[in-house]
Amino acid sequence: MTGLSAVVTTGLPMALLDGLTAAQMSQGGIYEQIASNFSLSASLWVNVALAGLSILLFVAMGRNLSTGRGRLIWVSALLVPLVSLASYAALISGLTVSQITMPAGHALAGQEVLQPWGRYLTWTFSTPMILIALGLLADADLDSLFTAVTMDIGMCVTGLAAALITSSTLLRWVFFGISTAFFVAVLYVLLVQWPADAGAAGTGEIFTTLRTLTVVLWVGYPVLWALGVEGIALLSIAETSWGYSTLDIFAKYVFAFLLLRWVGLNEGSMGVGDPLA
Ligand code: RET
Repeated sequence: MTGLSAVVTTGLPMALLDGLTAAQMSQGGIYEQIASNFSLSASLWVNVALAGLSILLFVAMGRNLSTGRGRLIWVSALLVPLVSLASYAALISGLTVSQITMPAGHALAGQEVLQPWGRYLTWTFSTPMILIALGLLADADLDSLFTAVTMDIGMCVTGLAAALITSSTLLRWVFFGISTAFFVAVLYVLLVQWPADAGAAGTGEIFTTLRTLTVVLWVGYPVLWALGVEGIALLSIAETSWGYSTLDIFAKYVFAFLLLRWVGLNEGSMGVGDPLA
């Protein structure tokens, strides 16, 4: 097909068609590459299995909740493994993994590396659910909930940019810094604002446990980013992936399990008022 007839028959210029074909092929190639790396593949499949089990368990744990606040926490917690299942399935398929060439100045400069950017994309949906669940538990004000969620989304989107920039190593770190600044705002809400709210709402003890679990694990993500392939590349692709997968297991499934178990046992003492009033 000539460039002109390609435009006439499909409406798309030939170069764009070639690009689309290459993208299609590379998705299959990336799928093969992931499947043939046992450790990398296992780090993803473990989460598919655990997300599936968590969904079944959480549905059973929440089915008898009756208060507005209890059910809202339940839906938020249930969305975490639901999003995770979709996220890991998309990574395995190669849809949300790209092969990128690292820029000059990076430890792997000039090398093509697999970038599972779908993780950052799906955190944009899953991490707000974790924060909404914690905010509801603490009976937080709508303004601090809004702050935590929007800052968190800012953190994930700029983290996605940091991971995908291939033009400049400096700019990768600039976006890492911007993302960290958003993260500091989230930590401020978790460590300074919500503990007082939770104390007043009578959920202080469980809030402290879950907040501590969250803060400690969440700090692990930027550390891993910095040490992994995206940052100074001390860790291999499979090691980086195992790092994120392990953090995910505790930050998502264990967190949501502990939360739902507590809500199931203590729903009556949580208050039944409008959760976001
Ligand atoms: C990035 C890199 C840029 C700097 C910072 C990061 C923080 C990520 C965090 C992710 C938490 C993810 C969770 C997912 C569960 O579904 C983007 C790694 C600060 C805190 C809990």
